[in-house]
Amino acid sequence: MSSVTPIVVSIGNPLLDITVPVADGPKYLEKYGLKANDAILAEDKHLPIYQEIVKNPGVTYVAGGAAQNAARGASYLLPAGSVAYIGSVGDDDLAKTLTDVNTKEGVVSKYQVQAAPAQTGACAVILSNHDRSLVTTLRAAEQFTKDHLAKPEVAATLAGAKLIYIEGYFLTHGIESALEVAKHASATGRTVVLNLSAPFIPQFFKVQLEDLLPHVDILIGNESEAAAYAEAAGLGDASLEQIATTLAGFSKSNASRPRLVVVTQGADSTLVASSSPSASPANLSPTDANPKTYPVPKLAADKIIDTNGAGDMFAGGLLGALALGKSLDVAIETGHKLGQICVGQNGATLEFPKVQI
Ligand code: 26A
Repeated sequence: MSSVTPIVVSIGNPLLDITVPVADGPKYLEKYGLKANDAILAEDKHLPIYQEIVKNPGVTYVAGGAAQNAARGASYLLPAGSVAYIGSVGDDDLAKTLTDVNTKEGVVSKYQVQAAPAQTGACAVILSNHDRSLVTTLRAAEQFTKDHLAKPEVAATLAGAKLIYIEGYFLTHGIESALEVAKHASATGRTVVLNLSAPFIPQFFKVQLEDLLPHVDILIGNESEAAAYAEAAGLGDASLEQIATTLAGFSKSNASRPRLVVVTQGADSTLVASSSPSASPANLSPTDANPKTYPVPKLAADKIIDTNGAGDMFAGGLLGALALGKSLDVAIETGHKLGQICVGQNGATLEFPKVQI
């Protein structure tokens, strides 16, 4: 038995990513009414995709699920056993593959396992040029129930964590569980990190998002997710800076900690807004611009393989660095580094043997 106990716990929808490069991208996307760069839940009209893409000779299977990717990202920086992941899977080969990848990368899987015929969720990743369109069928992932959190080994893992990470995607079905975890973690002084995950979360799950937000210390999102929130919240055409500042100032249950809002913009600079800058290294300082801009190191176009998972690995890098007690500036830089390593690989994966961060 490892003597390491998890200090980061991540919660989300465990998925296996089925990735295919499509030669005639626009035509394929149009057939299913997909955008080149988006993440959606599959409707009935999308279901044939899963049978179709497995016949593509270029198909690859990679561990996925946004928060599970971030867990592996954080684990890249920490001793094995420092990160645990919670989600719901089927009793099948897909789940076995995901468990094996987690174990190999030091992540402790605390899955709720649903009996057959429930199947582990899958995400079709349609790659065209440098874009990726994600179509997810959640299957067992959306059968997660709150009682899993009360199981002694899960409760003990949650109680021991310093940082809790929740993907916004989980709010499509698991708001009750997310609220329970976040409320308790926030009340006991742990850091709660939430990722907006995709534009459709602020767009269609704004109520759930705003229920959870008071218990969130660090909110992460990209520019389209921030814009989707602004639109849903009636902020008109507010700038990204204004959106980040508004979200940072949203009511907070643990007033003794600031809220940080981190907005990534792909290859462009990352913005961080703080509700209350202070001398703490894990916050913006009162002498920093607020929001502060962090440039993203450039990656040569010929090094870009696939952007899928880059945002998750950014979040993982940030989590891992914070778990190591690094400053906010270093945590953002670490996030950029992991995001960049991921962009140079197929799927939400990093480079092995590990590169020095
Ligand atoms: C509820 N939905 C739509 C999802 C997802 C998801 N993870 C959880 N829930 N849709 C896509 N993903 C994952 O996002 C990663 C890229 O950021 C994919 O599995 C992919 O690995």
